[in-house]
Amino acid sequence: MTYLTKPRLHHPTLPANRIGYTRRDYEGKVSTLCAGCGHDSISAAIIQACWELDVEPHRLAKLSGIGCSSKTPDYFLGQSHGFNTVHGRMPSVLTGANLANRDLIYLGVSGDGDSASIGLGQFAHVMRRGVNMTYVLENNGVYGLTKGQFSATADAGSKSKRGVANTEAAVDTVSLALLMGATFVARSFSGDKKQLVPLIKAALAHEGAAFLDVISPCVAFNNHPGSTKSYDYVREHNEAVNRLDFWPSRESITVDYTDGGVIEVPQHDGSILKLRKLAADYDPGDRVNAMTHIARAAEKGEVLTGLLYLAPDAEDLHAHLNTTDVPFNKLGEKELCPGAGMLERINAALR
Ligand SMILES: Cc1ncc(C[n+]2csc(CCOP(=O)(O)OP(=O)(O)O)c2C)c(N)n1
Ligand code: SF4
Ligand SMILES: [Mg+2]
Repeated sequence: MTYLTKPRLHHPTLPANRIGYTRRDYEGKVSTLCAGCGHDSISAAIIQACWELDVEPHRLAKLSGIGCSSKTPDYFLGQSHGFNTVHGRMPSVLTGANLANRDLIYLGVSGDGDSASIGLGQFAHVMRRGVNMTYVLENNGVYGLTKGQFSATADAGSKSKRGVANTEAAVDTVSLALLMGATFVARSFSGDKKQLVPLIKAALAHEGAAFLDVISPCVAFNNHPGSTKSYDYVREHNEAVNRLDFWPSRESITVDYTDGGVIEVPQHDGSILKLRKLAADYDPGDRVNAMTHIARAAEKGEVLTGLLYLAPDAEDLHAHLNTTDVPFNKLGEKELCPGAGMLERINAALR
């Protein structure tokens, strides 16, 4: 048996959300990952975020690649749609699904090996196309599933468990996402649920490509002194630029810059992000400023976390392509096949 089904026992006093579900309704199978793996904390944060957001499980599609991280969609949202794709290919399969049915909420889960090596091209293109999705990269600096080889996100100088130093430059996934045009870019830590849950909620509500890099220590192969992706290292070097609160709101919204460094940012769906500024000179609306801050922090060995960039005018791939509001998978033959006469006219126009 490769998985364990959770017993369906609900405590009668478990709180329910607005649509009547308890947190248990957002769980999946029992995790088979190593005890203490950061990825399990991210699954717990996804469950919490979806419960708090009142997501209807059948309206969410979770897709992943290959790796310990990519196994995790089996451990949450057991009543949602799921597709465990091939190594590094989650973005293209998700893009196809999103184009066919724009009505679902798309959550892509990947690892640093899956996204920064074999899937680097796919990652870059799904960001620049603005596919409406939340891309969660569970970043541990190693290929956990294949026994701990350095991945492309391992910092130069970082040491393996056997003491060998990585000599290659790291791919910085948040910088790359910014460069490729992602409209929501954040970094967090699996050990910081208070920061991570609101970031996941905000990313799910964002219309466009939302990228969330989560440092997620691998306790089996990359949690020793000398690693820059260990629990201790990230706790000691975590520099949060802001803290986020998220309100799903159905009321009318106005932008309000209140005192004390709190910024309110309305979203397309009517929800509000409340950003508490921690770094006075950090403006999450300025892409170039974000890239400079990330590069400076990396030079000092700091892990910059929080909402790093949010485009005020975000749009998704469907807006770029001017597709119909009705999802393609709901259109009938009449709409999808305009007939021989129309084909003739199109061909004539191109001659
Ligand atoms: C085409 C292909 N090449 C290589 C592999 C072997 N492989 C499986 S998982 C993996 C890397 C996983 O690393 P990451 O995405 O960081 O996930 P983690 O296990 O660290 O969470 C590799 C190289 C594969 N499954 N398929
Ligand atoms: S090998 Fe590492 S990444 Fe995989 S489950 Fe164990 S701790 Fe997590
Ligand atoms: Mg990894």
